[in-house]
Amino acid sequence: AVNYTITEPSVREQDDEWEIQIEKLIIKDVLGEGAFGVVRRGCIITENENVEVAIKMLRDNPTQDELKQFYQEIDIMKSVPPHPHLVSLIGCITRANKWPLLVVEYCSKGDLQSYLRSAWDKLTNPSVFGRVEVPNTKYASNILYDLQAVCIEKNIPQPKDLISFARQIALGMEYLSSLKVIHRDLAARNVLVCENNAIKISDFGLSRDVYHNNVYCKTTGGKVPIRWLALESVTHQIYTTQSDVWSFGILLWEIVTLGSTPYPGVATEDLLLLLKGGYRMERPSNCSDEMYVLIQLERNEKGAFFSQIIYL
Ligand code: ACK
Repeated sequence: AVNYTITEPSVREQDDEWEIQIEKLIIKDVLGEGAFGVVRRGCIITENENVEVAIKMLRDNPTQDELKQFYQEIDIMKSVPPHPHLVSLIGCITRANKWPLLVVEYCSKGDLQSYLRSAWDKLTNPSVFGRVEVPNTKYASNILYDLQAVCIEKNIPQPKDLISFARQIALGMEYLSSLKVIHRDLAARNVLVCENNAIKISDFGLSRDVYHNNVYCKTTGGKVPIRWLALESVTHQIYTTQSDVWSFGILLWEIVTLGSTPYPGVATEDLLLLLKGGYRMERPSNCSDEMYVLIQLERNEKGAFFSQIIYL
């Protein structure tokens, strides 16, 4: 839950409701790195308690373009009122520090992709299961009962938790789309998991120009989002709520497969031609027909909106 004590005026600059006093912010270890820079753990000191936060910062000596994008991200985050399934903005430091800092709520279980992959590692590790046979089908119904018990014991998400993750993401996306905010990079790596398994969509404030600069699209170094993008986003740089729905389908596939990389066995340079020819990922063996329908939603003639998905 968002800790609203942080909105106390005592930790804020007088003239800007989002500007945090730098002496109230303690910056700690690195949580991870992205294309832009680093995310560090930290805390904000209030009169009553210290609030854990995540601090997003640019690399030293950012370019003008990176700075512009970062301020744009801060502005978009300021403009989106809080929602239980979006990472909340806590504040920012744009004056007192040499480079700007973006302070958001801390999600202790990290990003969903790593979270799913570590569950997959635990599931496929024979020592986790002891006597229980785990075929490649992972969540196949014949082993569901044993799996449930083991999942609880080993602190691995159960199938019902995975459905809940998907639903929470749909709720967050429904809210973003209602505000006409297009995410453009919806993927498990950009979704965060909190202590109570609450799911928060992150990086929704990223600049709309992100795909026009080759930095993010290039195939060497860093993540390549092509596998998450709708056809029209790749071919015409068109981003809409419907193209977010396409990415949501890919994200569902990531959830069902516990963090596999989409289109396994397909080389990035072959993907576009395959998609243009109508090729889509097949149903994972452990995926229900109902879930597979959602994975394939893309944008359809009637327009597939998140409000149609949230009844998962
Ligand atoms: O799995 P992680 O630790 O979770 O690795 C990535 C890394 O930073 C780059 O995005 C972590 N991260 C980002 N934002 C947050 C946050 N608000 N709370 C916790 N960890 C975060 C993310």
